[in-house]
Amino acid sequence: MTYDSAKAAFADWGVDTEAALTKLAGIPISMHCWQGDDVVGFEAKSGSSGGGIQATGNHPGRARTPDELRADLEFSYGLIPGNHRLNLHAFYLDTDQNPDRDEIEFSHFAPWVDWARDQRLGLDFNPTFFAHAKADDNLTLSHPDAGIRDFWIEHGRRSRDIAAQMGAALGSACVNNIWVPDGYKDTPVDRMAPRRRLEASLDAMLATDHDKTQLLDAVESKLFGIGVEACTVGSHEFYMGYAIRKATLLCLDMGHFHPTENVADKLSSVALSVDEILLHVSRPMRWDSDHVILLDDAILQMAQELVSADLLGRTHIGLDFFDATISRTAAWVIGTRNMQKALLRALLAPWDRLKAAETSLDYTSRFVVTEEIKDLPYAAVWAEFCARMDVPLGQTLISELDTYQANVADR
Ligand code: RNT
Ligand code: ZN
Repeated sequence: MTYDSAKAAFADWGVDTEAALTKLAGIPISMHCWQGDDVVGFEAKSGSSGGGIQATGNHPGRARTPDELRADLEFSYGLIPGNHRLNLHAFYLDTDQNPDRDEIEFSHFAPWVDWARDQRLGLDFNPTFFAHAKADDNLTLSHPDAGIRDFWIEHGRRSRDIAAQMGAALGSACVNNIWVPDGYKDTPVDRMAPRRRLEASLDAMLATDHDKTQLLDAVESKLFGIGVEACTVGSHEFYMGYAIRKATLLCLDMGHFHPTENVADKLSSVALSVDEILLHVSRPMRWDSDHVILLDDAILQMAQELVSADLLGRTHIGLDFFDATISRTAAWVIGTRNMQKALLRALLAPWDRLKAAETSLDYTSRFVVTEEIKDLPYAAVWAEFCARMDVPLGQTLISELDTYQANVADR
């Protein structure tokens, strides 16, 4: 089907495809660096990530250096329509020096900033509270030992400084997301003490005010991880309260709730109490497995809520998945494009009509419309978007992904 006939088909439902395409072009997705190297990082002593997160698989082509990672990213962004962001973790520093986590500085990330400027990418950032000897107990900011807490507080402070400098350098606020693995494998007898310690450590880390045009602080809750099954100190309730009290962003990771919870349902509730939201769009399978996102119901519902509740203006869409059994560049490209496809579908829905049906308790109309619009020609609108943004799709996309993967397979 041609774009023009698709445009007419949507117009028949009162939907303006041009408005949807314009809106979609303005939505940046923050693509996470860690899909490219299986969450290993570039520290001298890099090893397994720990902290209850795990990339599994041994597909050839893992990026081993910052240059390889940047090359893979450049290739991937070239196949993703629109202008986007890169979400860096602190242990992806690019320097000949070997600073410990409490010694990192902006200069250790300068090559990333220069490259991002060159590529017209915004940068987001994360302190790294895992994959380190001082995190081996799965306790960092809530550790009973004040010396260990202080080490991690210093890491967190420095990460915020670095993020703010990134935001200033690129003229676009850098979201600095705090996730700590802290928790217990077996049932703790005292859940209050570690939560008080985590709160005090966060307060110390966040004590310095930064310009919001440079730095936006976010906190990420979690339900459980491998090795911390019994209790996660930074639970949803913990961070929901903290984000409200401290006016930080709240990060909702789609793998960080009970498997039957609908994470999309949380957006409108959370948005009543926090100004801005960070998403880690992910696909949990039985646990927080961080599978690459599909164009599935969970993602479609997330996009629908963002559009229906008018939250795009105050939600930062980040991705968080890592699969080492498939081409890492294909994972980035297809996963990110899936998020965009979900947003496009949501932008092409006849919301006024659906909401009017619901408000008048006409659930029959709501039901008929939601089901009938599933047959509308979304693919033709997506193809038009890709053509205008000069990125391939279908067989051409696949052959470009295959060729690149073949070229990196001997790494
Ligand atoms: C872990 C969190 C966290 C990490 C990244 C690497 O469960 O989801 O966001 O995946 O920081
Ligand atoms: Zn996450």
